[in-house]
Amino acid sequence: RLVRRRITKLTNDLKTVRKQRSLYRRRRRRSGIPTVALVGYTNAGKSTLMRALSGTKTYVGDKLFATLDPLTRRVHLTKDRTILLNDTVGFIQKLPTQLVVSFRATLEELEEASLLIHVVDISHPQASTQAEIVDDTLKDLGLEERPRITVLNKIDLLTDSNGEVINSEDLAQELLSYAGQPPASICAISAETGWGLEKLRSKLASCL
Ligand SMILES: Nc1nc2c(ncn2[C@@H]2O[C@H](COP(=O)(O)OP(=O)(O)OP(=O)(O)O)[C@@H](O)[C@H]2O)c(=O)[nH]1
Ligand SMILES: [Mg+2]
Repeated sequence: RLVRRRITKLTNDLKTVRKQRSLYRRRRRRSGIPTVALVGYTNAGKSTLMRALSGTKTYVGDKLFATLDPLTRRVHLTKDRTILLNDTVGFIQKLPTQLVVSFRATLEELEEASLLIHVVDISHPQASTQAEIVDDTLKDLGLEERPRITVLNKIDLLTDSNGEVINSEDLAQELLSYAGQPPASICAISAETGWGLEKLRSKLASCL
């Protein structure tokens, strides 16, 4: 019974959050600042990137679905370019039902975004499968035509054949050539160390 009461409370909380957010969205639209949304497989590093770009704290946890509520932060890309950056709940193959409400809020955020940043954990053995799942999900949502930048994250974790960590421009270039996407729409970074973030900022600025 305790559990059921807690679920009811959670559902009500989420309803309040949705109402609040639709208010925020309306206010944002009127502000005229472009909205950019982070999407990607769960644990890819979206919240870490959000924090790195905005310099504020959003919840980061090394567990699945650390983010249950979409969050928005103001991010200054360049001297005269500001965006509103939305963090979203991670995508996975099959969404557990208890997360559907939270996911719906995410979808409403994605509708608003003029640009999507697809964050990929390039250090993950299943990185390409995860990226495909995200691609498919975006297609299902009718968002395949939305302008998009792919960010290959956690580049600091990649090691060479000797197990040495590599973190160089060469590696980034090599990765990008394999990814089969126009270089203008892809970027290698480490959200954790900050490597590559300046390039990402200017790329974002030029896309808007
Ligand atoms: N080494 C390394 N770890 C990273 C990097 N970016 C994120 N992480 C770690 O990856 C884990 C997941 O990061 P989050 O930012 O919470 O991932 P998320 O995509 O927001 O996850 P969900 O909200 O669950 O979808 C955390 O332990 C981060 O510290 C990176 O560039 N390098
Ligand atoms: Mg998160």
